[in-house]
Amino acid sequence: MTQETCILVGAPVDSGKRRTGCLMGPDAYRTAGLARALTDLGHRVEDRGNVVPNRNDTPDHPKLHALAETIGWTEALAEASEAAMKDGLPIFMGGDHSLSLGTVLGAMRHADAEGRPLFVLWLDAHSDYHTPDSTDSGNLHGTPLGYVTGRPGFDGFPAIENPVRHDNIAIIGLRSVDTPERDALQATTIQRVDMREIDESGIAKPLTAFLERVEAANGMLHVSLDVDFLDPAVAPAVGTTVPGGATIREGHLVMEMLHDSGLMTSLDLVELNPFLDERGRTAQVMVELAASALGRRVFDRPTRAY
Ligand code: 4U7
Ligand code: MN
Ligand code: MN
Ligand code: MN
Repeated sequence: MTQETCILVGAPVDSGKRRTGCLMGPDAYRTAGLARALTDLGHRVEDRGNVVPNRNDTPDHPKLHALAETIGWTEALAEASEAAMKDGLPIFMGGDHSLSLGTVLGAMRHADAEGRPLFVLWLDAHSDYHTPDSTDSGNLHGTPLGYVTGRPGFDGFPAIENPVRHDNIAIIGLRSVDTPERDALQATTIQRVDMREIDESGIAKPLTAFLERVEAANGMLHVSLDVDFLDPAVAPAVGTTVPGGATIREGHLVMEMLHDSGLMTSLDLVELNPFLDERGRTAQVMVELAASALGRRVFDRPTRAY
């Protein structure tokens, strides 16, 4: 197995929605033994501590919650992400999903510098494809895919120079998409895999199809794992629970296939709210999923060629 340098980056972002608690996420992952799980697999692990948001004087917005703070996080995390990608495989310990405005932006800059296309795998109940104009809730954790694909309305945020192409994105696990998001998504070539498709054909099939495209393009692959991708019965520590989510095995299969592909170049662990957890079990599940993505398995299998 290839030894990776895993760079743990704490992103205690809590500004992307109104219910607080995600700021405790990085320490929950540390407590649940993320670093140890990765060193046990033979990887080098460096914990860079927690990122701090940039200060800025953006005025309060009538609709958008904590706009200035989220802009500050986006700037700081884009820098941290770009820097970490030069040194290894970053694992961003969130933090709510608004942190991905920054982490994906950093990955985009890094991929541009390498002359390689960036692909994004979004594992989530939601499509997070809102813009500041289309969101009803005003919660920016519902907007990162809108931002990185270059949708308009993100005034005050760093400009997106080279957006992630729709063809390079897959969203898997969908079961809660707002009408304006659905209308906008349907006009794109973003690969959308909802829970019904997973029920009918399994999760491996659409994931394989996506990974084959990443491989063929020599792409870099950013993976963003939202806790609510999983069913709340197995991962209760999240503010936006939606019943009917992925099972533990579906989650692990995705992570195992990502590892076998050798394609993942950065990973977000987002939306864990330890305040809502039950004796740390959601944090533990997320650590185990990360370990699967970095090569943990019970029995050896031949690696699949993508
Ligand atoms: B998450 C929502 F209205 N779409 O915009 C919104 F349903 O990062 C939810 O995926 C967004 O958890 C969920 O507020 C964002 C809502
Ligand atoms: Mn999300
Ligand atoms: Mn979600
Ligand atoms: Mn959520």
